[in-house]
Amino acid sequence: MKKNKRFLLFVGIFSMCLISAKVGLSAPMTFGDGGASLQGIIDDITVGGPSTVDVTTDALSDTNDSYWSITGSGGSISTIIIELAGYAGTNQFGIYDQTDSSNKVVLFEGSDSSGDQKAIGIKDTGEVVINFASTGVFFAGNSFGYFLEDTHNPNNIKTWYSDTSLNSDGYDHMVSYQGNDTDTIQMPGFAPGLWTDNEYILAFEDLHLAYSDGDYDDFVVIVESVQPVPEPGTVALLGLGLVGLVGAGIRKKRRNKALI
Ligand SMILES: [Ca+2]
Ligand SMILES: [Ca+2]
Repeated sequence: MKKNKRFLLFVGIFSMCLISAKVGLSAPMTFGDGGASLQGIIDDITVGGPSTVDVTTDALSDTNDSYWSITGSGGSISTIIIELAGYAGTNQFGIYDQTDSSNKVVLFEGSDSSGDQKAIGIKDTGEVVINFASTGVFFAGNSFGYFLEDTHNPNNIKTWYSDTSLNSDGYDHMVSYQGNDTDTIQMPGFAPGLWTDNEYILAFEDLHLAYSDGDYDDFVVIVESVQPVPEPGTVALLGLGLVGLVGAGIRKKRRNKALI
């Protein structure tokens, strides 16, 4: 009995430790240029910069930036900060259904540039609405990933997903930063405002790992009224942790009763 209790307690605590490591808000990030270019971009939009966000230490862990959902307001604005890609004129950025990565909606085309905005809504039917107009596309629910698509060669279109496991080169193409309610930032052409914790900067590397310079400055966008969706593995781990802790608690109670 005592052994079982210890085991359950161990499973509970171990799972909880794994969860905190897995869903930890920040993780170290390695860049081809040491993060200089992306840090410069974020510093430049910070009023009275530099930014309090460090691109090398404050990124969301890669397992925590794959899928996103729109928060309570039911709508999310995306604003382009900068696009430096060589193929910026043909790149497309958008969202895809978590249950079917081929089910996509484009938010920005190649002709869009810094300061351009789009509003996303997902109706209770799953219908995706962009700028308050129907797209005719339906998602399974309020859970989606972001993608950047390189269409410059129609015979070899490359799509890079926020979910690294979907990328043909197995490379992480999107790094994310959450606002910390400290810095005032300014989008091109807009009045400055606080970078709140409901707002995330997403930064993409647009080239295949074999040609990539790993600076993640090729397409940088800020999205708001969204939050990361925990991965199914994390949810399972959370369940295991709770079962372990509750199990240990029940056994402790039983044992205490037996002693009375
Ligand atoms: Ca990532
Ligand atoms: Ca690059």
